[in-house]
Amino acid sequence: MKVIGTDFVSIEPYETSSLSVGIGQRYTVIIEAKPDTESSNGKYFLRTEYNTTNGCNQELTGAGITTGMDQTGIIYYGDDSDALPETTRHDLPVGCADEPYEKLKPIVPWTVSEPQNNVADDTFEAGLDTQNANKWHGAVFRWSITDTPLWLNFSDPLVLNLDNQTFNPEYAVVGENFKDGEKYVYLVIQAGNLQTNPGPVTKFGAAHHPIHLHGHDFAVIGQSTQPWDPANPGFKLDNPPRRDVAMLPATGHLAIAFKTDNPGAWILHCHIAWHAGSGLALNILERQEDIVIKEKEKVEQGCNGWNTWLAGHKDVFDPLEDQEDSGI
Ligand SMILES: [Cu+2]
Repeated sequence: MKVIGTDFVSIEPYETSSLSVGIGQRYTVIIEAKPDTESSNGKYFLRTEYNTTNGCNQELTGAGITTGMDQTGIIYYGDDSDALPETTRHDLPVGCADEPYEKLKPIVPWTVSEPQNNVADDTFEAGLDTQNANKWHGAVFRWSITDTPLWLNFSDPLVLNLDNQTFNPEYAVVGENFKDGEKYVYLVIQAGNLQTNPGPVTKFGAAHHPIHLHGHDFAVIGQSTQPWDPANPGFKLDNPPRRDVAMLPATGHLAIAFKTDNPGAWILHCHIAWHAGSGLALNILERQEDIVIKEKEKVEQGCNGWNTWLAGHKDVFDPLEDQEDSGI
């Protein structure tokens, strides 16, 4: 199998026999399965393994992965017969990590500028807020990335509040009002068990999180199983991997960079649905003054339609009471 793209960013092709795909990630691959190479009858198992019960959760303790949940498809080139493929399973890397960082080389290179922002101000911690258990809308513990888990009023979207200078903390708004669209801002996301965030909320919960940003491809300028060291940031600025979902390692950090060339309200969230629904998300408000909503009346129409539906269905869904779905 040849990998040629990460989240639609073309990369220098590399060969692999397996691919670790995080939730929300996309890879473009070419599979060459000729009858005379590996399988004498022209049939091949295309195996997928749901890597969670042993791989992701127990990677920290070095446990192996489950091998029982494979053989989900057959690629078939040969004569018509009921014979099963003769191919066997490859050994896979253990765990939830992204593909090796150094293998993901975009064909069209980016050189990342020095940051426009103060990176220390944009260093976040993705974890469980146990300190404020029971405070947030009745949930016991909630995932978050700012000091407040994201909780939106679906009837009052951020894009209809662009004249605001302050925002409800539950909207988890992070302003990036840098006008130079050729330069980058950096965001550093630390794992939640590191206790490195000097903010008011202490977080816990070592877990891998596939972090997704709307509105941009981002450069992955750092991705490590070690905590981020501001004194020794170690960012890769010369053509780093580029995509729109990247894994935050459970014990380490993820650092991403994007140009402020697309004014908008862009959510950044974990792509594990219940983590996002719980609140592991923030709203990047990029160049607030420059955001143009061309057809605001259509946004308002959507809100009105939603409100009408909601008024008649409070018995089945009331997002102000119970927000299992983040609305993302
Ligand atoms: Cu998550």
